[in-house]
Amino acid sequence: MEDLILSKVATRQKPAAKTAKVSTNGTGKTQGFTDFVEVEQAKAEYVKRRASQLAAIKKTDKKLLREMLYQMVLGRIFEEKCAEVYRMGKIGGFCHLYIGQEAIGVGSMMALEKTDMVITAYRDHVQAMIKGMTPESVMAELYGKEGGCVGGKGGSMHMFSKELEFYGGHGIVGGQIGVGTGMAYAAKYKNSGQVTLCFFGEAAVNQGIFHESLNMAQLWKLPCIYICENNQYGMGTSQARAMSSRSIAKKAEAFEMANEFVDGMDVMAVRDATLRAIARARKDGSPTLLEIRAYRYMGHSMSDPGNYRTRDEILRYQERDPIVLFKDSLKAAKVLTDKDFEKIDQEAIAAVDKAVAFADESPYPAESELFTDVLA
Ligand SMILES: Cc1ncc(C[n+]2csc(CCOP(=O)(O)OP(=O)(O)O)c2C)c(N)n1
Ligand SMILES: [Mg+2]
Repeated sequence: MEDLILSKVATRQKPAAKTAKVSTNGTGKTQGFTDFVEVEQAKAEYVKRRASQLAAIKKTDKKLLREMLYQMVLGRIFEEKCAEVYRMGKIGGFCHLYIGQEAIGVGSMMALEKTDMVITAYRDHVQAMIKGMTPESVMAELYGKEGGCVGGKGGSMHMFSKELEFYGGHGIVGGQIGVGTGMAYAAKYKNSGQVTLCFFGEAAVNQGIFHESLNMAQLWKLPCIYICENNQYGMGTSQARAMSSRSIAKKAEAFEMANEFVDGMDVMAVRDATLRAIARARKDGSPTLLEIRAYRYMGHSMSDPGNYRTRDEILRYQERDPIVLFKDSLKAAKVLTDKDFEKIDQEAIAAVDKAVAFADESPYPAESELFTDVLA
């Protein structure tokens, strides 16, 4: 597997890419850095990731590792099915898929206690399931049906469950950063001991609310873990074309906040960084900014023609797929066998099929529900 991945990466390198280390930011000469620019760097990163993932696996409970893989596979299969039923016209409106980013949601959220809180943007189906929402409830919500988590009135971008401490699903870029900071303030005020995970994309970082929120969180010691899911694009605009600096993690230093850059293709690295942030938050409320870099395989939403990047670029990331890497490591560590993997796949396929059947059967909300719980 290792050879296959590296040799493919190696053969695809073009000499021109070697000079594209620095972005020209808007000059149009290069749209620059998406990730590896050197074959040797790619190899070193891969070997390092493989070794550290194996070491982390050896220290982790086997049942939990299996569940982490299951959630990643479930997320992938669920989103693939979403794309399929969307094209059949069963889901309407916007629909943003999480394929390629599964290690971020699983690695971070599965390090939480059940009572901890999560808030995120519109790419929320998989994160809702990791927090405990059933695939049926998420799929029916996508269909706009009564059996959905908010009765079919929120749709793809607004998964929500007070019981599961999952506070959306938000469509305004960056809007949830302020709300998440408020949630952490409430936890501190009530002395509830809860930690808040607040997810957002890298394009949200250019908004004022990011900077205002981080400043307050550090000043007031709010137990919030800000997770920037850097999938390298905001709709059709690469980070290189929109942000003057490459490092998002370092922006926290302006507020003297703890921060880490994490490889989002490595679920164990995400877990370890989140555990460190949780420990800080529980100790004295200290917030953390994690920049976790991964790659979005699909378009921004189902209606994205994707003409701002090459197929080659997408393939390069798919060769370093977080699920394949984790599976290989679990196998190398003798935690799971091929038979176990087959079983996990089958379980996930069955769960997604059940969700689709449930959503198909579920009725649309009654007309009398038209104006209840609708605030805007
Ligand atoms: C305040 C605001 N401005 C613009 C938009 C339109 N918009 C929707 S998604 C998006 C890109 C956000 O990218 P990023 O934060 O990186 O998240 P990703 O989609 O990559 O997960 C934009 C500009 C919006 N929804 N809200
Ligand atoms: Mg993005």
